[in-house]
Amino acid sequence: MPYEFILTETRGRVELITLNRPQALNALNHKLVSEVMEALEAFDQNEAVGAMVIAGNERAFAAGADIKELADQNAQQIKESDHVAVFNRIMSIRKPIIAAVSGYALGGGCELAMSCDMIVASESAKFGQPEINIGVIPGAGGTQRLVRAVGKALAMEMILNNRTLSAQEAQQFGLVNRVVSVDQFLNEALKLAEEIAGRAPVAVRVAKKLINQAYELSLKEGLGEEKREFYDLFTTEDQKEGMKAFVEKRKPNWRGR
Ligand code: CO8
Repeated sequence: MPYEFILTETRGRVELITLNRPQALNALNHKLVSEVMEALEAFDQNEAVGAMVIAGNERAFAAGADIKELADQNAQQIKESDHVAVFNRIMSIRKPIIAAVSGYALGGGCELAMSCDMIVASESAKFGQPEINIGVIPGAGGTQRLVRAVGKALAMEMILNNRTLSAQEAQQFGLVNRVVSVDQFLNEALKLAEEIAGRAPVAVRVAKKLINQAYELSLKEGLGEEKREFYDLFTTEDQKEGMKAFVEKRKPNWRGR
């Protein structure tokens, strides 16, 4: 399917989505975000796909929402166009998504990265929520996900006072999974995605769902959900195959059911 602002590429069981507005530092206009969501939803439905990677380029993952697109909107227009609703469609994707971040991940760019399940960063990555500089606040999850990722004190500083995090700081505070060199960040993200895509697909999807639910449920409810899903996995062929393969000292052959 031809897209205007993203590129897609199949790498084995991994689909790579590259944000492709380099001249605007991948600023997230409405069409770009819609294309990302459309691609993710299509890959989520495709059995041949085990995981997705969203990447920018070396200079920018994304420098935020497209300020030029938003600048002249009034309150009614912004509500009607509802950019955030499009953005939030990412929450219904069942397969793992890895963000490959180099350079700027600012505003909506940082929020997009945080909406993914894991982040692989290059040494040049910079994470920030600079919306305060233009008289607004994060609108696509920044005030909520950042607190959960790095804690209240640092989130306050980042959102109220435009503190940016280097890649090393982002790793230290638990925002990113790993930091590698600029020339390796994409390969590293693809490698991680390929490894996960090679694992038992139903178990991966269930685990992703439960981990994300941990933010929303009480511990008691979450443990109840986990127990139910754990028992349910014993209805799958993959549970039989995985345990049999262990006993027979061979590699499992996952069926995804
Ligand atoms: N929107 C539109 N255009 C942008 C953006 C942006 N966010 N960021 C950069 N650009 C454009 C610049 O206008 C410039 O275009 P042109 O060449 O036509 O003038 C080009 O990209 C290159 O940028 P710079 O010349 O500014 O490059 P520098 O290296 O000097 O500076 C910075 C890089 C520091 C990243 C700088 O561009 C900057 O501060 N950008 C804005 C960052 C920002 O404020 N982001 C937050 C935006 S608001 C937001 O994200 C709210 C999210 C709410 C919900 C999201 C729903 C999708």
